[in-house]
Amino acid sequence: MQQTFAIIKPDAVAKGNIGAILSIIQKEGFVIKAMRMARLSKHEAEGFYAEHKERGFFGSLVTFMTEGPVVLLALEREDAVAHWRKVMGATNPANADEGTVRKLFAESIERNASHGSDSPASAARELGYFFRSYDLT
Ligand code: 3AN
Repeated sequence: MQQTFAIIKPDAVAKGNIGAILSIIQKEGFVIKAMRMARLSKHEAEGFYAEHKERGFFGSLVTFMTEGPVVLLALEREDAVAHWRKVMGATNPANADEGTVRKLFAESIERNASHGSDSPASAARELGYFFRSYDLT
């Protein structure tokens, strides 16, 4: 069993897509180990995306991620990191496969409905950033 970290981003929350995305998550066999709705502060969003600090889109990404509430999720299943990336689809919804979360719900490469950790090491960091370890056991 492996855990990964997911976010239902502000665009998807605002459009009423929380339920549809949770439904996909559960149909794909993930167990929701922890879940919390939150409005990220600028400080939290900057820390979360610290690896993208030098990218041209960083300021815009932080503004977007703080514009409204998000849903933070700890997901568990076999091969969770890679499987959630597959279910989300490509970063740019124009390149995402049919039936993926981003194909169904994303507006653009930035407003792309969901986040998923890109490796087990990122998952550990990101889960620890938002959840207490006791909630993940
Ligand atoms: P992913 O979320 O697929 O792992 P990353 O880690 O490259 O993609 O990017 C993190 C987030 O930054 C994306 N989810 C998206 O919201 C935003 N982003 C990525 N590339 C761009 C871009 N070229 N222009 C604007 N926003 C971007």
